[in-house]
Amino acid sequence: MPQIEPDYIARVTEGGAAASAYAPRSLDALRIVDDDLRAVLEGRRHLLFDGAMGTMLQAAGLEAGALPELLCLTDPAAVTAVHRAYVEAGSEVVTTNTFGANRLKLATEGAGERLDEVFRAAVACARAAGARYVAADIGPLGSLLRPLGTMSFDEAYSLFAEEVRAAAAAGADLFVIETMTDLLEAKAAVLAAKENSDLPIFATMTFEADGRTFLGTSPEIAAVTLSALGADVVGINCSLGPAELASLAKRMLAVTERPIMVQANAGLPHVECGHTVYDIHAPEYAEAVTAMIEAGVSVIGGCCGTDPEYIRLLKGLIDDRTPSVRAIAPALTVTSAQAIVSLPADRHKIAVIGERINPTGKRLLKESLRQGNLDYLVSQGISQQEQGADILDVNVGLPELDEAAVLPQAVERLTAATTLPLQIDSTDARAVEAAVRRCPGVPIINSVSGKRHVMDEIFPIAAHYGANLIALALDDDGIPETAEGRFAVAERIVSEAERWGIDRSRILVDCLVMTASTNQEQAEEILRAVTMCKGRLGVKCALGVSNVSFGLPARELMNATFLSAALGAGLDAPIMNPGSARYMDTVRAYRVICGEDAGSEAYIERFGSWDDPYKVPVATGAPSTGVSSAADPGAPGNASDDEGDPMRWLIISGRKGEVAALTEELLQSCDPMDLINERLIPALDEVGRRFDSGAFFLPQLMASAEAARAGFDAIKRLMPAGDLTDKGTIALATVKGDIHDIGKNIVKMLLENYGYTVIDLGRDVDPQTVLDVVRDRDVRLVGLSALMTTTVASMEETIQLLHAEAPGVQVIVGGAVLTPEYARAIGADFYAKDAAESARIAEEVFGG
Ligand code: B1M
Repeated sequence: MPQIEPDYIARVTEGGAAASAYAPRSLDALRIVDDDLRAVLEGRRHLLFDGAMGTMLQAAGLEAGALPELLCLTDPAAVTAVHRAYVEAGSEVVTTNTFGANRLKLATEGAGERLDEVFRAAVACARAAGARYVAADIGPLGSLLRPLGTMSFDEAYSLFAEEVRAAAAAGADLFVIETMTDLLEAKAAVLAAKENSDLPIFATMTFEADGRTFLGTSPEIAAVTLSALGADVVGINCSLGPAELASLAKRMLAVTERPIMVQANAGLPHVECGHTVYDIHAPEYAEAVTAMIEAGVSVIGGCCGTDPEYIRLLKGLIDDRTPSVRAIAPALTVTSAQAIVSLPADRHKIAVIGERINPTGKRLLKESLRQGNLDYLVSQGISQQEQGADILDVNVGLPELDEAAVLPQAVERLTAATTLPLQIDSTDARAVEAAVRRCPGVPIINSVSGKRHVMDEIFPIAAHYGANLIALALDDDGIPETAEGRFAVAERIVSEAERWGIDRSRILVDCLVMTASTNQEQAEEILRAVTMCKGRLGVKCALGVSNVSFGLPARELMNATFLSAALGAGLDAPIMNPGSARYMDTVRAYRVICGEDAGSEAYIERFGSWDDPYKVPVATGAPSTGVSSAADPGAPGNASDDEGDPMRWLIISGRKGEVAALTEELLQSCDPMDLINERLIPALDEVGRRFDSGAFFLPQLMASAEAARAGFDAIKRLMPAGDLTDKGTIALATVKGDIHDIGKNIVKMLLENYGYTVIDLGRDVDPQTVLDVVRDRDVRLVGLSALMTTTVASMEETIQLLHAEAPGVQVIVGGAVLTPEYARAIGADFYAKDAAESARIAEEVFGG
């Protein structure tokens, strides 16, 4: 097996992973303590974990707020007692008490340097309890990763790597990475485990009631991605009760061959007589787990609220039973943190790969990349998603650019603004690896070819990260002229890839489109090559369709015709401009023909209620020009209705720099409040609608909020100063539990402009803090903002406290979730539907 140059990975990671990272991962390369554990990893045997640790320790009197991991040092007997209870109940695996034992969390208790010691003590507690297998527990770091938070992928990786090394040195038998909600953080943890040890990895994520993690990852995405990265067992923990998790587990079982693990909560917690109790008792829990085992789940255990009694019943379920055999249909599957595109081996399905993020021939993209500005690139990603692309090709190749630095940044920005899986496109292997490593999900690498040095560089990366590959049908002798020649190169690439453990189902062969104007005889050869590769090699095929028309007039017609022919020949993934309605409509029509669009539903939805744009007008007999065709097939498309108002489009696409600039420009001729009410707020409303409908997830919501904030900030900077006399003091706050403050900040800006002194208490403000300020600063008017149905209760609580403790103070409430009736019902003195209304109310209070 080829080995990678030792310091290769160190060059692309700040932390510098181990050289052995590139050894292809198979069970034979792992340190597996015995044959029973091997049988579990091969899906031939069940395995029983333990149940909750935290709730057991709390029940044993652990002080709330103390870091439970430190008990391994301060009270090992208490920890061992919990482990022993589980061993006696039948747990084969004991999970160490190290869920939060990372350097950051330990540092909050002044124990940042004691990580090795904590893991040593934790493993010792598990061994002392007589555990058959000791699983080193690794939980989330407790900080959000970029782009949502501030922690970089490499920092997260380093923190996990410290835990992994400490656990391995302490003698753990396996890792259980659990309760992950961010796929990128889970990726950092799995890579840290795989690159810094040779122990088996069990990895689970935590889902909400809507079947996605807090950051929008579905069970299928989690299962496919964690499996591709090299986790040996994947699954679900915590989240919900076992009945709810059963359906999510079945979705995982359908997409990965890896053993599936489930550790559910004992239902939902509630407080009874001062104690937290869970609503699903052991027998009911075991019954729900039985259904999971029957479906194929082979590794079980418990999470919050479970105790040894639950484990005892689970043991009875797996004794004398072997897991059911599963067969997963092979497919080429590409994921982002929030979307999955799957091309099954046995069916023709089409995935459109958007080609617009590539500076070749695109002046604006080139210029913006040279200026270090990625906003334009992001906007290209968003428009292609709206136009119907399924995957985004990302290429930032310019000679003067450090691709290894810029490509991962482009990936980070795109994953914040769009939900599509990515295709990492570069000829620089360092850049490919840097981007693939930091890309949440399983991308495609574009590309490998039959050239020896390219295969030597790219196969190890694809194998290590579980990425899919585009294989160009060319080698050191160039592009073969015949279909047979291209097929022969493709066949060689596929067999070399399989030596690296890269299954052919993960490969898309690109038979390379030549220009029909100069190589006319090749056009049909390419189509023949597609059919040959698909039929004989069992791979999928991609083609950069628009190359066919260079040098010819009416390029869109030529491209669309070639696209139809190529789809007919078996093309699975056209790399094309989704901004051309003609190309996209060709794909839509072909999806009916190949059966992908069952019942022609999508086709009818698109064309059913339209005037048929392709209809030949009968009256004149003249052929219809019909389709809105872009003169330049490379020009961005117009499928998006957001382009009517550039401000709306810029906010939706999260382009803060441009929002600020446009706001400044508009302020020359526009009233600031009109700008807020007619442009900025409606754009945010659209963002909210998309979030509500599931088209946007949290990263996109945040990017848009940031962009809108840049507009509000510009208005604040440029708004003429109002009457400077102090008309009175008003305290403003967004209520406890709510972090939305854009609206409150507008209200503040306007009130200050009207001459009031505003004490801004910020967001997520405790009722008592509001009361303290009212008393200390002799405030007569308070403005409270709440945007969520769930935080109206805190608003009510704040009003009640103020009315009880500070008689005379009056309260205005506002926020999208409120109505005048609701405001009255919760005891507010005034309701303001917008900022202007709040100024009028202030005039009434202070003027009167
Ligand atoms: Co979130 N969010 N958000 N969000 N967010 C909403 C509110 C939501 C309606 C989106 C949706 O699902 N359609 C939804 C709430 C659903 C509900 O409960 N009914 C929601 C959710 C669910 C969430 C999270 C829970 C998402 C998650 O994490 N899963 C999370 C909440 C975290 C928390 O608070 N604990 C969350 C997070 C965020 C961001 C951080 C990403 C960001 C906020 C950034 C920030 O504020 N710094 C954000 C945003 C931007 C929105 C939307 C898209 C826009 C809100 C906004 O700024 N509107 C929003 C959807 C929507 O409302 N269309 C949504 C513009 C603003 C000017 O309007 O605040 O109403 P508004 O203020 C107006 C008036 O109401 C009035 O004057 C203002 C100016 O005219 N007014 C007052 C407001 N306060 C006043 C006080 C007064 C007087 C007048 O006193 C004097």
